[in-house]
Amino acid sequence: KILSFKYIVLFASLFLSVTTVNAQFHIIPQPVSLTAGKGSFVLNKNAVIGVNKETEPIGKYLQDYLNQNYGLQTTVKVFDKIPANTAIRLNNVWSNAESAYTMHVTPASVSISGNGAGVFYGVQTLIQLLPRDKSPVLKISACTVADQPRFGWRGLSLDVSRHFFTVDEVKKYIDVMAHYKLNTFHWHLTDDEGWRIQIDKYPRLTEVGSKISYYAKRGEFRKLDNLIDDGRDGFYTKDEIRDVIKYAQDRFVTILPEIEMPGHSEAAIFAYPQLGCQDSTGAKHRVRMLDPSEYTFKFMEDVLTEVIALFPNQYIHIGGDEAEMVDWLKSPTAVALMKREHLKSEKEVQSYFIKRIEKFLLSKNKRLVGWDEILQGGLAESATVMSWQGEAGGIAAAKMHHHVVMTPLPYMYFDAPQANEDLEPIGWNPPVTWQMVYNYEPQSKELTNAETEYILGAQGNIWNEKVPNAQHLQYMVYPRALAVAELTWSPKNEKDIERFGWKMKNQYGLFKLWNFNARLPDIEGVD
Ligand code: TNX
Repeated sequence: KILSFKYIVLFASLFLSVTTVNAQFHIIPQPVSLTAGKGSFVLNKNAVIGVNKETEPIGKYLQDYLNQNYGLQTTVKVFDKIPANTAIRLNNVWSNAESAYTMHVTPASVSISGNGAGVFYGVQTLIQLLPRDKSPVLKISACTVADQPRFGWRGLSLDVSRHFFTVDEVKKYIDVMAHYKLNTFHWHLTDDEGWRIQIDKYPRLTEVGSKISYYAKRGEFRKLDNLIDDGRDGFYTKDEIRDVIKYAQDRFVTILPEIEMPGHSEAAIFAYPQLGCQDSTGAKHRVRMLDPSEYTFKFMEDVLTEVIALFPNQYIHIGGDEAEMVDWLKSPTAVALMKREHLKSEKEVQSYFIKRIEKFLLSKNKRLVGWDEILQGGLAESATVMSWQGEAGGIAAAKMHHHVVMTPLPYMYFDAPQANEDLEPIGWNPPVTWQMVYNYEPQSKELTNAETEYILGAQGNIWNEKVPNAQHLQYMVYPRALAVAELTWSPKNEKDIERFGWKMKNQYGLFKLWNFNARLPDIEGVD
């Protein structure tokens, strides 16, 4: 009898602890382990945030956050060893698990430990536990969290070519992704509709190539019929880019710059017509395609040299998607190249093109990333593949022992509407609901365990032909990006769509606090 009573108590307390977890903790992405404690910690005015030298910038970040969002003044103090009675302690401790952290919240204090990004992620978990309004009482439920990410690549892209987004808009985008522990910002800087990055050696890229909609309005460029409106012109100076890189670094976000080639290059060709693919009569027949000439290779190497000097990331994305390769069959340059290099098809010309760029990047200690079309005609030796046309390209690349980032269109495309198309703003492709994103699994069953190791992670993509401003952008990307955050960070066995839906609903107070225009999903009780 005593035994069964014990069991009843045990089950009851288990049940209670599970329900208290549900009642209090709405952390996205779900941590590896989370145990509810007793009581709660109250963060008071003038509380001390104790830091080590290494965690000082993160302490200041938290101080700014508390001040900006709650008007709460705190003090950051640097210690060799942070005294145990300090309200919030951000301890730098050695850990070989990258981005791992532990957090203990007791009624007396909050302690977060880890190294580098780990402490930052602990702070994000803490932020998730703060009230959703400007409530004067910042109460945090006691708990113990031990956490680390499932994947190293937790990405989100932004197309600034089809519509330009200002430095402040880009920063806001990075800021919010960092709140959800996303760590790779893929910056699509060039495309047909605009060149957005200052390149000193080729000033016309921005003087002309960043003003495509201006030229289109004057009838000097083709009508931008792909776009929802006339487009938005602009570009980033190098100082602005450095500023964004620093801002991202402070949030442990790596920036992956993309310079498109050999297709999607109309803006560059408009600025420097010599780059364009010519046919045998000398007429330009497809202004989107680069001619595989020595002029073009020199141009791209010059551009990449300046890009590399700006971005510390080891990866550079060179596009490679949707090249109109048949055009090369009419280009005397390409035909001569095929003869000289014994290339049997236009796909092999593309492969030659990408491999040459890869060699150049490797000579600068950078690694090439490309869309899955770069598999055609032979994959460059060390290339990382972004699989967007479904998963097939990524699976093939992983089987060839190449690194892969999964961004398949049926799940990861945020330019698609997020529900019934009649009720949503116009978008590309069939709808992609947050549930579809959440249920996506990047480690395909078609791969062996060893091949699975080549999947670096996953990424949500947005293309902005039909996204004319920042408010609309935020609406398209969130809440779907929250699903990307959880599926790339949290353990596979923590996947729980019902709990996620409930937690997602709980993020709306935060979006309001941040003045961020996320779409309200169709879940009961959202107002
Ligand atoms: C294909 S996705 C593209 C983009 C377009 C998008 C429209 C990819 C690698 N290329 O340039 O914006 O379709 O959905």
